[in-house]
Amino acid sequence: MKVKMILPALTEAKSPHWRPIKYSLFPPLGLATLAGYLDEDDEVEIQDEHVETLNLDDEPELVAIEVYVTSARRAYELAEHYRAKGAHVALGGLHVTALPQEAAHHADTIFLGPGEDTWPAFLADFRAGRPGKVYRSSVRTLEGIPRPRRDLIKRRLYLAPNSLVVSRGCPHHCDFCYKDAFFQGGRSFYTQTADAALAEIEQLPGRHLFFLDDNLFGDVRFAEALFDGMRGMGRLWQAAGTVEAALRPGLLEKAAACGLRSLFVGFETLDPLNLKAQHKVHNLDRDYAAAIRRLHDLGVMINGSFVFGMDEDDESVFDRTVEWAVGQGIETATFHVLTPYPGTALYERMAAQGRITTHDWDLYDTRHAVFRPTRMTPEVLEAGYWRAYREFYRWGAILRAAWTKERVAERLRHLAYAGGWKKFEPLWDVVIRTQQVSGFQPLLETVLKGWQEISREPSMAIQKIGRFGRQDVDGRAASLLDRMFLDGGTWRGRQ
Ligand code: B12
Ligand code: SF4
Repeated sequence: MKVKMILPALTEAKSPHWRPIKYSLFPPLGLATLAGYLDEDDEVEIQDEHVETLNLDDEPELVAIEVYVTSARRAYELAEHYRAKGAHVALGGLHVTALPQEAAHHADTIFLGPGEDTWPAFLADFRAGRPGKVYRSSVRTLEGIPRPRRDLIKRRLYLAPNSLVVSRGCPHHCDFCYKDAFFQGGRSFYTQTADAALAEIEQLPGRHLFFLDDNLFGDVRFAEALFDGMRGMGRLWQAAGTVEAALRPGLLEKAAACGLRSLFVGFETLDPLNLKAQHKVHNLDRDYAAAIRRLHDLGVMINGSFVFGMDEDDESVFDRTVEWAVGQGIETATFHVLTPYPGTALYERMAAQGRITTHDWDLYDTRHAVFRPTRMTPEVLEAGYWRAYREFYRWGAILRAAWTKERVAERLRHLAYAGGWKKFEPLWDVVIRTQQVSGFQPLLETVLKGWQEISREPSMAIQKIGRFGRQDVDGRAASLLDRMFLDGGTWRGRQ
């Protein structure tokens, strides 16, 4: 059987705000996972529109498309294209699960929830000539599932081809999160066995790993067994976790000891009333500063996640949040405009209050205000969001954050990581367009390694900056960096 699997481009990936590097990070792991269920003699191809031009002239019998909210329009276009050619089109993923009726108009079969139980059931039905119209997942386990077909991934096109997920979902229930809607009808948090996860890791080449799990630390026993097993493997890895996990005695130490070097942490808001209203109760009464200190003391860099536009937020929230994040020495930040994704508790609440202002899914990209905030206008919310990015990634702010650290080498790593991520857009653009992304993995690994190694590697100019005193940071060092990198400290407004 000839099978085509497609990850359509998110709308924003084709907009002027496109930061190509963001979309060249991770391969389509969901599709590679589903490909694992196909037979050896099936002819299968995975295409990811973020990194390649789709070949639409082929004649597959079966087309499987993964649909995110802001790729829905493109996904439906592709579905219609292949249906017109006589292929059987299957749609699944987060957006299909949230809005099955919408997706069903464009598909022969739709899938709700994770695919590990429904996709093989469908394949059997399809081969028997009686495919169903809707498959709804209910059996939730990762035990005994086939490995993702990594041989179908074009590794050279990605900066983090060794991305993996060893669990699904998360034990918490935040109102704005996709999770509860997606996992309805079964367990919403489950893991592989630690042995299976370790066996998958063993197979991945190179040193760098990127765990895409929503909350790698969510099951403490599993996480401890995983980290114990990874000790001595020589890996350098990145992942996502909660403030609660960072504060848990012993766990973070184990993670750092087996190579954790950067953690995406969901701080989301500095206001406890906002946390309560969004049911992000596991962040309540947690000492954010202590969590940050623990991470930094263990050599783990932080990507802080912050959401703007919750009901307690007024216009002052942007500057206060940026100031706090810079003062805490957070290396990188991901800001979001609060977005009521269809299917979430937040969506239901806002819809009942008549506050949703558009159903144009292209705008549900966490950069647009698609609802009426309580304490500011939508325009102020969007402008504040962009200002937060601009201010956080000014050289002056990057330097100030780097100089909260005592050691010269820690400052350098901060500069290299934050600067490398946000300040070299033209370089990343060239690298991606010439398909050289994977060549940058060694550099990423060097930056992640830690302060001992990095202090031996950067140029003399950077070394010199690293030794500047705190008082020089806003002036001399910022202007030297501006001259070196010729962007004058301006940031092109891309996220
Ligand atoms: C990688 C990733 C990205 C990549 C996406 C490209 C890629 N290569 O996949 C990049 C970096 C581009 C990205 C961008 C963004 N992302 Co993102 N991302 C992820 C992440 C971390 C992992 C996805 C993944 O690989 N999962 C593992 C695989 C195994 O699961 P899966 O893809 O869901 O596939 C399974 C099922 O969905 C199903 N399935 C999927 N497709 C199909 C098709 C068929 C036919 C069938 C049968 C089944 C099926 O079967 C698969 C196996 O179970 C998820 C978090 C997560 N843990 O899932 C967030 C996540 C998807 N992202 C999210 C967000 C918010 C964003 C951004 C808006 C962030 C931002 N502010 O920029 C943007 C834009 C996304 C958008 N507009 O919708 C949210 C989604 C919210 C929502 N309701 O859409 C998530 C869930 C994170 C979170 N916890 O909030 N993201
Ligand atoms: S902790 Fe993160 S992944 Fe878990 S429910 Fe909340 S937002 Fe979703």
